[in-house]
Amino acid sequence: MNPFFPAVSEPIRYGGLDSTDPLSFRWYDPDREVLGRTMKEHLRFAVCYWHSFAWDGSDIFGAGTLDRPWTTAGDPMEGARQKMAVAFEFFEKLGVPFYCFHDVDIAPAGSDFKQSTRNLNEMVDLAAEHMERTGVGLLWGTANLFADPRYAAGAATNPDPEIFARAAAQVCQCLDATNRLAGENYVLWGGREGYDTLLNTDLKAEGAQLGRFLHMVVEHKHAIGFEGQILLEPKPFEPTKHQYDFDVATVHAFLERYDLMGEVAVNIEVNHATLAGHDFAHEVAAAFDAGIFGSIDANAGDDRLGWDVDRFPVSVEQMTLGMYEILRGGGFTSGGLNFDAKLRRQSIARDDLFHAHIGGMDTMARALLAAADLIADRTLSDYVEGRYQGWDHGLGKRILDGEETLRSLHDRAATVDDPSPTSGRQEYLENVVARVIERAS
Ligand code: XUL
Ligand code: CO
Repeated sequence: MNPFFPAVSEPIRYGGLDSTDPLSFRWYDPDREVLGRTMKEHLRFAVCYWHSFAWDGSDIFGAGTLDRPWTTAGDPMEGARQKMAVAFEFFEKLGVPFYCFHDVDIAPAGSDFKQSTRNLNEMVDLAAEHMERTGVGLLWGTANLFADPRYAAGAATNPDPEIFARAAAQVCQCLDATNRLAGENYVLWGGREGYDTLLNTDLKAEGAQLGRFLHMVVEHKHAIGFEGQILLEPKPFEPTKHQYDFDVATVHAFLERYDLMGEVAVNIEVNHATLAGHDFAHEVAAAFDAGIFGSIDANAGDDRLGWDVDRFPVSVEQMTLGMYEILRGGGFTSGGLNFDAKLRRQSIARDDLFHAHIGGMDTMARALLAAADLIADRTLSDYVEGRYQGWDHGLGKRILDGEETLRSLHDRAATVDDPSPTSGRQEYLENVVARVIERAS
């Protein structure tokens, strides 16, 4: 097959800040060591199949704009093979270690379950060959349980057990496929697991169904010996008004309630974090605090658009603060940075996909360097440590150890001076971050 990206004849290389070649990395230098690991090992980049190869640029107002000839190929399996060849051409030329897919991104749904199964198995065989040939690994697989009309009222949380059963069959198959391709994780994003109105919804029943579904996934993982992590991806709304997996804290409570802690972690998406009203860094910190940090969908929202726009990440400051929390938590184990990001609809030149990913990878690499410098600088950590040092001894320790009561503190208040607050120093600390970002190189 002729190359789909003839304008990019060579793999993208690190060119440094002096490079004038727009098709080179300015910051992402895969073999450079940062805090004892290479950039490649820290960042564990993945390209997503859905936005980059399965989406043709259509939106709710209009038809596709992007040049994706396989979406209109006569035979859907022929289209899927062509799409896969192009996807691997792209992964190889970009030099990413991983990719991610939904079952229906790589294999067209058939007329019935049996046909879909045959299609998936055939495409998984082909993916295995491409992976072997290129050395590109699978960061995670996932089943699309939201596009087909049968899932309009949910998959695991559907009022109809037949639909739950169909979703379970699909996940069984997709988890098997992910296992066969040595996927490092398996993700569940509950696209339709939520509701629009309580007038037709039994909240309690749907929660219990979701809990049981997740247990079935975990049981199957162990039954087949899948070694990756099972990850839930929080999102506050869209497509439903109330998504059950709202944010990290909500997922944490759900995992505790249904006894899934230790078995399931989270895949945090930046744009989902901001839709939930959180900073990206907050969601990362909350996940490490709960012991459920897994992986990241790296992208960006738009400050003035309240929906999921999945832009490529461009804000070094936002990503530095997120990477800082990731490094403080110990970094990725099986997770990585998946670009769940898409081109703007007008970016119709074939090499736009390269520019998008190069920019995203450079943003994340620069954020990694700045985050590592923030750790080495210690101003933030020393400040926070100092701010809480009162809890290590004396009154603070007695309170935490249960040696004080409301009454004892009441009686004590009458014997000591009223405490006076100290500065939270936010602006000073923001300046520290700005200075470290400025200098990181
Ligand atoms: C949707 C989203 C999905 C998941 C995988 O908002 O983020 O692409 O990442 O199903
Ligand atoms: Co995502």
